[in-house]
Amino acid sequence: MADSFDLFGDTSPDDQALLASRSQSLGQARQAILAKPIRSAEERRRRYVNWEGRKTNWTVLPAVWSSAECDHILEAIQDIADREGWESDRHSAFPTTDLPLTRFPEALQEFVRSSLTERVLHTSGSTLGFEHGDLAFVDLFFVRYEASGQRMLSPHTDGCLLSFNVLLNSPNEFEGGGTTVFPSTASTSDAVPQPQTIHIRRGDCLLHDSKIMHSGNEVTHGQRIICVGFVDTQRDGHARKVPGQTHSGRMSGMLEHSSSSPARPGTTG
Ligand SMILES: O=C(O)CCC(=O)C(=O)O
Ligand SMILES: [Fe+2]
Repeated sequence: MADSFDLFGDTSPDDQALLASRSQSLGQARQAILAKPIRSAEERRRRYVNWEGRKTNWTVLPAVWSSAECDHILEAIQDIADREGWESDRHSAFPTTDLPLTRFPEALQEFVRSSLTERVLHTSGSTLGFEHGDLAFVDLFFVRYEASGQRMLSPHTDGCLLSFNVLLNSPNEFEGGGTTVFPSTASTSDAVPQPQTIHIRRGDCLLHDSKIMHSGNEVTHGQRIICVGFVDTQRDGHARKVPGQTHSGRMSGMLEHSSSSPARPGTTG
């Protein structure tokens, strides 16, 4: 180091020796990390997929969109729905009443993609060991639940790596709703999943591993409108296709189990 300062200060010779040896072993650990860099998004994906904590990986990201931003998106949804109607045949298994983002004006698409990239993919991606640019949207769409239409979505998994939903309207505008996740809570693979129901506020985002079984709870009154995102690593600028699937939809089935040693993404353990 060019600028020098006394690292050890007034410490005793014994403490100095201890600190020096600690500093040396930290240096060696750092060398070991640098010697084995994780270079590709695919490698980081594998590390995430083999991470035992994946089975309980769900989190709420607060205020991903402000109320004004939610209003702006809701107006655009209303506009398209009034003129062209909702769709209900985009996902062969577990269909929803929805509108794909691709049907919206370019400027709105750009806002939704860029704000979610920055506020969801980058933030959560880095805590899960991904680098900026690793993750991309496989699908982005808006879903409407209502008592007189699609009331709920049965337990399922999604055909991607991570899934999320952002609540666009106020929770006061509906009864019921929310998402139930069924994470596996114990380390044994045959543990009974413990369901947890999550009610988020307007503009908040629930992000979870796509292979955690989850459901959209029944709406008994009013409407619940959410933005749903399916996320995976990208290759050549496009989100990775899931092997054996023509599109990334919803699937039934239990969690994938891995025999690899557990390691928390983002660490070297
Ligand atoms: O409605 C929800 O909370 C969950 C939505 C969902 O899982 C999906 O659209 O795949
Ligand atoms: Fe889902």
